[in-house]
Amino acid sequence: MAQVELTVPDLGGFNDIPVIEVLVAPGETVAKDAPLVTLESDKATMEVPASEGGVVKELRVKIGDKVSQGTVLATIEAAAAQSPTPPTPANDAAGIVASSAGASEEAAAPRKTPPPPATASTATATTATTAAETVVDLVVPDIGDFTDIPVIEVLVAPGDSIVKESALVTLESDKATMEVPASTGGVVRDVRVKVGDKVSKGTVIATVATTEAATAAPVATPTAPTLRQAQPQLTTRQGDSRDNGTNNVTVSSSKGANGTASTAVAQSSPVHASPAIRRFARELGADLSRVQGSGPNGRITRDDVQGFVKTAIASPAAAGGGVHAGTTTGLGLHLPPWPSVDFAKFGPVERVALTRIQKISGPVLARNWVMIPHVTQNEEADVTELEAFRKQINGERKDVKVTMLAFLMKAAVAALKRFPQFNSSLDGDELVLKKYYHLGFAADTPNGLLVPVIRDVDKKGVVDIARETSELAAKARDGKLGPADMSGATFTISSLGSIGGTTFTPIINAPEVAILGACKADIRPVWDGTSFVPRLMQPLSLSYDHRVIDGANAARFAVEIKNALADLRRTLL
Ligand code: CAO
Repeated sequence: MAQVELTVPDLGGFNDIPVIEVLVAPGETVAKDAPLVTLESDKATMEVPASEGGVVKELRVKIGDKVSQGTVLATIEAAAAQSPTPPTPANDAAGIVASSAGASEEAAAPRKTPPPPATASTATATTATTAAETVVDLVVPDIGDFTDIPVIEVLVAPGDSIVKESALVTLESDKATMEVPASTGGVVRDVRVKVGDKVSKGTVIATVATTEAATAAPVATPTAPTLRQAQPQLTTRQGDSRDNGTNNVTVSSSKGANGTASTAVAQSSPVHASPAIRRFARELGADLSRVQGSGPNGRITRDDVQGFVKTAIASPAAAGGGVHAGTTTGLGLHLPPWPSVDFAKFGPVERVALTRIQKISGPVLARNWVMIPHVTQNEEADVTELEAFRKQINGERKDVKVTMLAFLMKAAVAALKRFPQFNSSLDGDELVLKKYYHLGFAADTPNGLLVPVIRDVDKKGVVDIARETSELAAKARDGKLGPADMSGATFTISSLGSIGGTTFTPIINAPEVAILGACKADIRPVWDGTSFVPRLMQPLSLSYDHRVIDGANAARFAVEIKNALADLRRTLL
């Protein structure tokens, strides 16, 4: 078997192009034409395919290396016995699979993969609307031998003001991803293609009303058309906000960990990813428009896709339905828009601003509700004896008022110790089981809901817990809680016992996995086997994350609490 060096072919004048992805590893068998690495200049992203198939023996480049024509990428033991044909500039250039062709500095005459050098979409003036304004067809320019290339993104909408070179659509073949920029600026009148349409040279993508002299001529001269890569566009779009007529399309930017701007794309925005990553995302069913790129200029890396998929699997709603099985998008929250109602039409109204706490807690509650599959297990505990004991303590101690909450905390800790998964957090495909018992409790304040935390409840007595809850509740009402007072909880109790109710569904305080709700204890007739007797019954509502806890364990956990409340000696066990 021949040992063959796989080298970078003629890149059409490009030199020192960084390797952004290495797509093979030693020991792997690669087929002829399988991509070896992805290169990315500031003008184009391109894959270099193997000129020979075989088993990879050695990799000679790594991410970040800069390569030029002739750089050895890898050695392989060639499957075929014959030695490789020395690359010629012509067939080498043809072997490059450009993600998008650079402008006029495009690689030399591609064989059949990358689009040839091109300028913007060909403009053809069709209708003169006024002396100064002309409606121009923006068409797909010459894209080499490519025909019937699917549109994967439509980047403009009727009414958009675009400038010359604005990206109109992204096309993606199995070999290349490319944006078609506008050959002329103006106001988009009509978009003639949609995602999934297949286009070829000459297909009209959109029409624009333009006053630009260059394109106002009755028939625009098709200049050497070019396609432009998608990637550099992304950075120039950051902060853009466009209205596509139905949805606001917003591209926002944020700083990634590496300090470079990364892009969070709401909808229909160009995705900065190489063909290999696009393929990879497709294989995994990941919607790249929802993946945040951590690479330079927000480029999406393999790790980004993997991280996105991991998160989506752990918490489907985190990905906003961005990962789907097969062709369905079952996890997508394709919700109708929020109703917009002119309430004043129906009667007098008053508008009151949400408090700061409401503004913060609202989205958090909504996230938790949407992302966590909640189930609520209801139970009733006989607290007749406990209530007598509570009254006795309160009669003895004047320094503190012991309420049911402190007992609920002790009972909860006893159950948490027996069922450790209730004292955990979900982290990807692992559960983090906490060996400490810090319990949060919901506190109703004039400005909204807060959740102070009592630390090490397992190590504290009921009186100390009661003292601390009342101190923290007072601090909460006075707006004096600091972040330290509200962090580190492993489980939360929401007590509405002072108010009323029978059952409710408390919302889990993520990243916790369960929350215990308590309504008002009330005297109920309870059958003791021979007769109904009046007993003080404490309603309990346990919401749990069904990804972590199954129903049987939830029922056991609730029964454990009920038993502990019925006989607090159990908490000593
Ligand atoms: N059954 C019957 N009575 C109860 C009770 C229960 N489960 N829990 C408390 N009570 C009684 C107390 O014994 C007390 O009675 P007295 O005034 O006769 O002594 C009265 O209700 C008031 O109690 P409290 O409110 O002073 O004390 P607490 O420890 O029960 O509650 C706190 C403290 C901070 C939890 C509470 O004030 C609060 O804010 N609750 C609302 C929590 C909330 O909003 N939850 C919903 C969040 S959304 O999930």
